Amino acid sequence: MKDETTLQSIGDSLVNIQEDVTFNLIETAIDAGFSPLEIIENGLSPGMLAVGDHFERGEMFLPQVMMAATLMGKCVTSLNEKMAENEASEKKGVIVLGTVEGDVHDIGKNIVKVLLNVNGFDVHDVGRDALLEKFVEKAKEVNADIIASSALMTGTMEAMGDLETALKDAGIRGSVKTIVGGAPVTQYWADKIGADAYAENAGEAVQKAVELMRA
Ligand code: B12
Repeated sequence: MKDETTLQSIGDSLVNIQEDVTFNLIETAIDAGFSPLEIIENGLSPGMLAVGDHFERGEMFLPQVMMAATLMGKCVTSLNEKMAENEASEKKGVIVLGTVEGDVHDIGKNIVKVLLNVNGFDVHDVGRDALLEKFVEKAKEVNADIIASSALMTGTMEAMGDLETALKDAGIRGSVKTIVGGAPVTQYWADKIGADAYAENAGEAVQKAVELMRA
């Protein structure tokens, strides 16, 4: 039976960095019928945000945040493998995805990648702290339909605007669509820099990417 408290416990075990407990609870949740996405969005992600709150209040320190982030990454990788089994065979479009220059946050980006992949997009990940040129070169190389960029810090969001300029300078802005996301990013910001779309979370990112392919 699906018991929501299992998801809550997954989040709590992430906050407490109890790796074995987290993995056991994930197995319990899968056996109970929760999908990998439900576990990520409603168990692990709220846990990671709670880690952020503890950090802001001085109740957790950077090394602990890093350990929680590493554990979250391992969980997402393992759940990704489970989702990959159901991967759509027909490709919906080609996406270049990365976290912008100066920003090493990639947990959210990796979740977005997993969801785009399982929903039929061919995703080329340029990683984190990725130079603008890397986005542009990869987009040319793979003939990208969409460029998706992530930023988790107010300071690094600026690079998303620079990416728009770099794509224009490279002469490919007309042939690719752009989508932006990450905690501090908003629709207002997307409009301001001239991006084609914004999504608040990974599920919405897929929805917007599908819409961009139709536009
Ligand atoms: C984990 C974490 C870290 C980890 C990152 C590990 C990793 N591999 O990612 C570590 C410990 C390394 C880290 C380092 C730092 N961090 Co930090 N970190 C966080 C924390 C706690 C959680 C972020 C996270 O993973 N959230 C969970 C994921 C699932 O959510 P998400 O990323 O928002 O992604 C979702 C959506 O936004 C969206 N999305 C994300 N990307 C994209 C992309 C597209 C295209 C789309 C459509 C959607 C989309 O979908 C995702 C899934 O639903 C946040 C706190 C917070 N409240 O955000 C601080 C936070 C982001 N960090 C912060 C800071 C300041 C730093 C450091 C400078 C700390 C320091 N003093 O050294 C360094 C940065 C170094 C650098 N140059 O980048 C600040 C940023 C403040 C600001 N507004 O500028 C925050 C907000 C904490 C704070 N309140 O101070 N950090």
